Amino acid sequence: MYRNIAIVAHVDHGKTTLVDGMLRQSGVFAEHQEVVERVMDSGALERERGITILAKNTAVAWNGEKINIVDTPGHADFGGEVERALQMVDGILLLVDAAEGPMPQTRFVLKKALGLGLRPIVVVNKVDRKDARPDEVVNLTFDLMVELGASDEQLDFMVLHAVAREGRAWREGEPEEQNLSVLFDAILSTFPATNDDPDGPFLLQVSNLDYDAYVGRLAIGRVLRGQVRPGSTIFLRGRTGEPTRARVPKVFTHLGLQRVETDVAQAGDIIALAGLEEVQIGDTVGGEGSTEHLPAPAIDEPTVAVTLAPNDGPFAGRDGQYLTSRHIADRLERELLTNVALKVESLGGEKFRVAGRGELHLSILLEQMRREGYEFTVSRPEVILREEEGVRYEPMERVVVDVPSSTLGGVIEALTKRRGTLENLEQTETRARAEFAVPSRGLFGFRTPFLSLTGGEGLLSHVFDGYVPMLGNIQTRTTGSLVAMEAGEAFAYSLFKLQDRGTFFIQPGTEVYVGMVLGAHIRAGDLELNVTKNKKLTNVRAAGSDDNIVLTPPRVPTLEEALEYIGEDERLEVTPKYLRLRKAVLDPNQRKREAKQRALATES
Ligand SMILES: Nc1nc2c(ncn2[C@@H]2O[C@H](COP(=O)(O)OP(=O)(O)OP(=O)(O)O)[C@@H](O)[C@H]2O)c(=O)[nH]1
Ligand SMILES: [Mg+2]
Repeated sequence: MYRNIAIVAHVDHGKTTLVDGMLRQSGVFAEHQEVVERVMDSGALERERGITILAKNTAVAWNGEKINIVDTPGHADFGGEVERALQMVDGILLLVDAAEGPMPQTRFVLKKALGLGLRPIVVVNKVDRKDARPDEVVNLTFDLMVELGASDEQLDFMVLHAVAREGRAWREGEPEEQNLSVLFDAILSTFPATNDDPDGPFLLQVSNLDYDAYVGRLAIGRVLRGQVRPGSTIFLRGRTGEPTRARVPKVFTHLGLQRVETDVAQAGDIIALAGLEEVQIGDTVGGEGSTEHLPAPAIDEPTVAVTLAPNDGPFAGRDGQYLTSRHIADRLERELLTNVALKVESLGGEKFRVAGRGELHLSILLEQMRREGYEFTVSRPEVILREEEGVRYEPMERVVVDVPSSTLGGVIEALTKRRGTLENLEQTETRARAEFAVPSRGLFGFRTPFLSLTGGEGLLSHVFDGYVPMLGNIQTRTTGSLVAMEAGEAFAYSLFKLQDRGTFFIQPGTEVYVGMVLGAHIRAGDLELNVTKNKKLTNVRAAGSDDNIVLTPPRVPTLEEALEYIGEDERLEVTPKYLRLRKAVLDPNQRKREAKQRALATES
């Protein structure tokens, strides 16, 4: 018998930290084993950014019962991972930050879980925070569930208070505990043991894929019926439903961070099957005598797209290994196997349209690719519009900002300009929390102005919330770029002379090419510059020195910032070592001709 649960919440509410505690206290680690914090965040990008990107399985034993746990990401862009994880489980631990309360992604995951009929245990985490307000947070969570149409049974949820970071949880209204026993007991008593049919032909639907250096592709899913042993014959039914016969050489279950080889896996358990080379997420795996072809679970559609193309700039191939459209196509195809919320379309002429659930969903993939040695260019992210009966619809986001009260006015003004509407406002003397409906378009490039409006003290989160008829023009960037007119090395002397023209993105010593974007112009329209002029200068110093020549430090954009910045006629060149911004058309004369033609076309 098994308990299968998913841990869901808004980003940073403490899911992965709680799993640490559950792993430690259930004794899956050896006594003196050194275990890093947030051990389930095992990907390089996950560790660097301190966020979960992929949903992952683990399992613990408590009082002789096995609890399979899926740790899910809380960032809205990775919602596809959560949707898939929920297919495998019988209940959820809904974590809510004791100070922040329910946030946009709390609503999203809760809506999906309630829709599948899952019951929650609500864990109010971080009650150690000074600004914790657990009672209010429980009320808000209850109201949210009512609003989302929860059944009476779902509304009758148990509430625990927790400090995940210290591995402690206790019942609301009862004395504090020093460990997670209460949580484990609550899981066993709230969620029924799995009662999938142990007899009958084996049946499993593939919810996730993984790779193992020794056994290759692994198909992960819950055993919905029967059992499976190494050596069993199975039938794999993919999209078409045509069965393919195969043998399963190895069967694994989970325990702690390990996959454990087993000689029989039972109905109700979450397992991994080796040896199915062609298997894909959503496929049905059946034993002898099974005939089912289970429908692939629905996943929300992408809302944002970029265009990827081979790097055709003059520096192409200098530090990348994989350069051609064939390389890019193969890599994207491989990504589609596991990244279920992603869509890829060939646009012909070596270009690909890659669509995802948000800018981060896409930028994480781009970052991953450059680390693997790929080079390419990428266009500005565009929202995906829909058309029905001649009417165009655009995606909307539910946005929650938490800002110093004194900065609220500026934030409201900025979001209103971006066609947002204020829907809810809670205010204390020092902080204000406001909820808006804003078109996804309007959020592009908003993070930087938001941080400066709030003096770096604002929190912003958003989640996709349906389509509305197009809301009209939004101007997100009003200024042009500083563009290189000469190729060569950028000299401090030139950058210093030209620094009143805008903000440079490049350091002295950067090699530039004609048509490369060097910075943001202070005014509308592009400005062409020559930064390769030099004069022997020994007294150019960084800002802060008391020399009379002071070079303002450049604002070197990150991948996300660069994607937010680039305009429609610009591209981001991504290579393993460099991020270069450039005009799509490098030649200045051709660029001017094309701009003129565009202007004429819009006039007539
Ligand atoms: N004060 C306090 N901080 C906590 C507690 N639990 C977790 N944190 C902190 O909250 C931050 C986020 O924790 P994570 O466990 O990564 O949160 P998460 O929900 O897994 O985040 P995503 O997977 O990215 O959505 C970390 O800095 C933790 O140390 C707690 O009980 N109290
Ligand atoms: Mg996490």
